[in-house]
Amino acid sequence: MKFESKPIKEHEEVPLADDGDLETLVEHFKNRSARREARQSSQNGCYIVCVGDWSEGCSRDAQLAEIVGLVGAQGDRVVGSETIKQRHPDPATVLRSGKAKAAAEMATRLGATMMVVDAELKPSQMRNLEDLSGMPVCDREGVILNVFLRHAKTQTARIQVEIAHLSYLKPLICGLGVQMDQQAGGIMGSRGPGETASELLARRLDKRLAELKQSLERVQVAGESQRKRRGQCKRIALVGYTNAGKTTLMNNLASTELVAQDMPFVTLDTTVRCLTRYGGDVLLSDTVGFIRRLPNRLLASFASTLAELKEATLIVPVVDASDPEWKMHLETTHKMLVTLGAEEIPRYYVFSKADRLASLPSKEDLEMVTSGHDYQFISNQDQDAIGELKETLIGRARADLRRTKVYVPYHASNAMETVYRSCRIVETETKPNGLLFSLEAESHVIDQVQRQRAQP
Ligand SMILES: Nc1nc2c(ncn2[C@@H]2O[C@H](COP(=O)(O)OP(=O)(O)OP(=O)(O)O)[C@@H](O)[C@H]2O)c(=O)[nH]1
Ligand SMILES: [Mg+2]
Repeated sequence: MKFESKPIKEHEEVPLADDGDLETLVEHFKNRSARREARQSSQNGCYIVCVGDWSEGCSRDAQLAEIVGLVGAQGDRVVGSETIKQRHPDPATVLRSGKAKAAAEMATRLGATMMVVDAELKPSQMRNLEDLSGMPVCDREGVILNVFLRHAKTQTARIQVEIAHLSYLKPLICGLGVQMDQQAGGIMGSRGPGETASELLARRLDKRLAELKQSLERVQVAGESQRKRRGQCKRIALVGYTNAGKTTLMNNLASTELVAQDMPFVTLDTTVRCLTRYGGDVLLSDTVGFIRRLPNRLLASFASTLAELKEATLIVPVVDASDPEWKMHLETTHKMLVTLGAEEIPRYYVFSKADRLASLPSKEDLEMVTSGHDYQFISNQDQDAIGELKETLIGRARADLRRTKVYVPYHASNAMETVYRSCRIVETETKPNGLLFSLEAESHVIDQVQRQRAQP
């Protein structure tokens, strides 16, 4: 199949009126997949083409179910789908030419307003498929980015997603610049006759990306002091595949009221809450979930959010035990922990949604996938079991703590501060000139209290 390089496509409706207006172009590309405003309709009707060879890792049905879930999470509706078994991508359209044409025809027949191809598409492949189908085409990364864009609520998450999204759009937008170069020969705001539209757009996009990265750094510096304050505490981190039940568990364990929904990537930010009373020495965190083939751009943008996992005392991989693909989910989680340098941290596995299970996996299977770490099955509806799990997790997090009695005179203010800041106070007895604490802390903290206590 031969594709001619056409000028701007008819269906594209590119905002050329103010050529060179980066904002307009970026917005245009963002809204392309969600041209709801333009059509006065609330949703795109998507035709999904799921591509894979399904030789290992993930089954055909699971991949299709996952992309259907992601399309729903980006706010669109599925009008039809097909799966295409294919090992090597076609250079022009990813799909082999006959299949691509048939898929485009089917999408049109079903009244789709958008084609979603569950594969990684190069900008040229995307453009060719758009020419063929006459409708916007979105690949897997585009869909995941749309979901993230929809769910990003806080400033940090918004900037992180914006950086990933802009880097994703860059080749598409610059490709458009190449077409503009061919048509018009120059656009407003260029540095001079030597600068082409594509160069100008690339320059402006790079500038915008640099600004966003600076903003992210600023936001992160602001959060740094909060992180430092948590430094002395034990940290338990809930991690796992998206939709595994992490936030529901967090809500149950730490009495939070975070949004938990049957939808991928509802959580994008890290929330940290105290799991204990008595000076709050054990913290629990919930963070963004993982997915198979998580786009590298998103991983890079969320690197700082995820980097906190390295500081955890205990990692709790949460696994949706009722999902037929739970082993693949766990494998993805393990790979992410390795990528994040958190594979050496002690783990305690929680298999959630046990209420949906007719039978448990075999002990051998479980021992293999958890590499001998302890695990527990749980239903988030079972409050007794949640209470027990909480005690277990707190106990594990404090496993390297020493319990001791220390008398601290009132005048030893440094020692007093260390006790209140870094120790778990089990009991306090008032003495004539000070306090006798029964406390739990790491050995070096207890040593510090004793040193400070002796100081004049
Ligand atoms: N039946 C049942 N449903 C559960 C259980 N735990 C969580 N769920 C449901 O699973 C869905 C996903 O739960 P979340 O807690 O949002 O999952 P998550 O891992 O935080 O997902 P993301 O933040 O989107 O990555 C929600 O509809 C929950 O109500 C459970 O033990 N049993
Ligand atoms: Mg969540």
